[in-house]
Amino acid sequence: MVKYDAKIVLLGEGAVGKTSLIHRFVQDTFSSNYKLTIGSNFLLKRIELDQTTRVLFQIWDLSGQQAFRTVRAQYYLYSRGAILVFDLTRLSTFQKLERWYSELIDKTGVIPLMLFGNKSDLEAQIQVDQHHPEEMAQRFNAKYVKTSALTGDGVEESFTELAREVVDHIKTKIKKD
Ligand code: G3D
Ligand code: MG
Repeated sequence: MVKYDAKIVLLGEGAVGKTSLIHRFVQDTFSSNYKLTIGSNFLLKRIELDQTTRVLFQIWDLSGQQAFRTVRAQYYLYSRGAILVFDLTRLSTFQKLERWYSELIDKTGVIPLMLFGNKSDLEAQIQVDQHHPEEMAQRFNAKYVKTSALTGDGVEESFTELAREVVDHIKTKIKKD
């Protein structure tokens, strides 16, 4: 068994569903009662990629501290992968992605990225599709997926995909060094 430890971060505007996505993935639940965002800084989740590869994800959630740029620098430090999240029903959260992306890359360099368009269950309210989220993802060199923390749609497979890419990225880095 080869084991990897990797910190990953979720980023994006307030109320896009970062905390809900983490809870869905780690505990497979959805509730609107953990608003205060995880008291400690991260949750752990073990992912079995195949019979010989296991990843322990340390998943960091941005909380109210996110207002402070200096705190965000710490947050990004040593991240092996990241998930940029926007809310499919609020265009403004999509338009601010660029800013989140630059800030992250500035601190971490190139790392595997996913772009989550969250709240896909609110079909009638979706505003972002005609603004080409796939193209935004391409520019970020990220994979785009629609997710719903409410129904679980897209969540587990996308975190797992990130785990796979993080492992590949770590392996290529080791080879180069
Ligand atoms: P944040 O951590 O990015 O700030 P939260 O976002 O996870 O706190 O979620 C913000 C609000 O969106 C919450 O609603 C939460 O229940 C809701 N939400 C998160 N993900 C989804 C989703 O996939 N579908 C739907 N329909 N709602 C979602 P409230 O009303 O509790 O503030
Ligand atoms: Mg939160």
